[in-house]
Amino acid sequence: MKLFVPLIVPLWALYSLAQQAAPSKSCKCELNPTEEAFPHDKLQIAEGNATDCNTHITPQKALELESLLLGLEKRLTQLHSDLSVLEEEDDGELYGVLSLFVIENEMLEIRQLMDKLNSTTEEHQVLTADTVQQLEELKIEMIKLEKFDTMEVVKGRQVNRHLKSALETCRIGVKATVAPTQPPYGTCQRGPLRNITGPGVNTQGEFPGNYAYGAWGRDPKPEMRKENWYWMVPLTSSQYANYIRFYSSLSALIIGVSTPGNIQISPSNPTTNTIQGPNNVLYGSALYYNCYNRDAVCRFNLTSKSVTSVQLPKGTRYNSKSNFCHLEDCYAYTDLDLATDESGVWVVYTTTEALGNLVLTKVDETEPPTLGKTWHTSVYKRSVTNTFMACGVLYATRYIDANVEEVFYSFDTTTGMENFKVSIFMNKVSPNIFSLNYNPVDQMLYAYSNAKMVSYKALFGYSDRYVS
Ligand SMILES: *[C@@H]1O[C@H](CO)[C@@H](O)[C@H](O)[C@H]1NC(C)=O
Ligand SMILES: *[C@@H]1O[C@H](CO)[C@@H](O)[C@H](O)[C@H]1NC(C)=O
Ligand SMILES: *[C@@H]1O[C@H](CO)[C@@H](O)[C@H](O)[C@H]1NC(C)=O
Ligand SMILES: CC(=O)N[C@H]1CO[C@H](CO)[C@@H](O)[C@@H]1O
Repeated sequence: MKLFVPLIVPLWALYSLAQQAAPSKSCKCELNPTEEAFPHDKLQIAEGNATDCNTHITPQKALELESLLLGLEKRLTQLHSDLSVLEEEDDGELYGVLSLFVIENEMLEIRQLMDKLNSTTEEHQVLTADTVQQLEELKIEMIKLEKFDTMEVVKGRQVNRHLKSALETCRIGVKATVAPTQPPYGTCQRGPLRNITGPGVNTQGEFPGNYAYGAWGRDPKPEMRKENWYWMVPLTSSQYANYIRFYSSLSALIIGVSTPGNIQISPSNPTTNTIQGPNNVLYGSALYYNCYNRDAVCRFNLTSKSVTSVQLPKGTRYNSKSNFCHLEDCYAYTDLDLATDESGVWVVYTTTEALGNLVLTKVDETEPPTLGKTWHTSVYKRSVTNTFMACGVLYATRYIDANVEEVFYSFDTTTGMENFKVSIFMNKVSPNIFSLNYNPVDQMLYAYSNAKMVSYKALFGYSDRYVS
């Protein structure tokens, strides 16, 4: 079955938008596109223009614009990979129709993003003649691209290397001229978390409403050819799980077609190696989780199918004794929160000695896993609903109301600085977020919220620009 999906979003339109949005600082990068390819590179250029050369628009506007462009890029990339899936996993009419539905939804979202972008950019139209001319050239290219049907888009997977390296050169050049004026923050150059946009993905997946508690995400350090895989761990009875389930792509997860299906950790629940609680993470093809009935971190190696563990310090609270909470409720078996970021795996918990305040420990990827450095914070665990790590900085959330969650606190492990006034808000799709984790690869937050799998884009930067 061959499907023809007309690309209804006029891609060149993006360029008229980028043109309006482009800042006044001139960027000189040779662009001589000879081959036609899907416009990811070009999108990146638009994004780069909005980020790197940005001098004239206000920080507020820059932030807004950048979130929109990031969103757009995410959607187009997704669309591209979904189309690839459609082509590869061509196994019958029904699947095709469902995939098509997913793709149409994505296109609708892209359209909405573009409309939003349009209304945002109309407000500021500063541009040098130099940049205008470069954009004009790209626009011609985009008009050609628009004529591609989707299958040709899929074929265009071999990226235009020349374009890519030109972009890289420009980016490096621009970065070199923008001297950092801010002190370093965390372990990455990109600065503190500035905003969280979304939800992007919002799906009930394969088992709508069946599993209220769980976790999902993407391995930040995947095996080759598993880069697009997604995983989920559904808990039974708010407490246990004994397997991890995989999907070969995001659309497969949304549609509910699981390959290779479940990978079993223990034959039943609860036994020695059972997963306890929802805050699990997959990292380097291994699942890190709170071992059943123990104050320890377990690691299930997906290759060897074996479990090893590391004991947490004496006095660590476990078995649902020091959970994440808000005024109305505590989240059962959330004593240990596993997290991933650019530097690997972390565990967030509390001890009697720490008087119930959050304690953070690095988990090292040795065999068996070992504990690295520990930090003590002054935020009470029960006043927090969840935590995640990004760039060596711990962030904590609290419940505002059924629709809004706030990232209110941060702890920078590079300086030991705490900040109780982070004030970044997240729009929820359901009242309770039982697990929340950051993926350093796509800089997305993955949340499991009352049976729904939801993702958010994390945006970083100092006061005047975003960096990804
Ligand atoms: C952007 O908005 C203007 C005015 O509302 C409209 O004329 C134009 O067609 C829009 N562009 C796109 C690409 O939607
Ligand atoms: C964060 O993004 C949202 C949605 O894009 C926007 O409404 C909000 O103003 C942004 N917040 C900040 C602090 O820029
Ligand atoms: C998992 O097991 C495989 C095969 O025994 C080994 O090569 C790999 O290093 C292990 N992974 C971790 C994270 O220990
Ligand atoms: C920094 C950056 O990516 N600049 C780009 C701005 O847009 C023009 C398009 O004409 C590119 O040539 C620049 O590389």
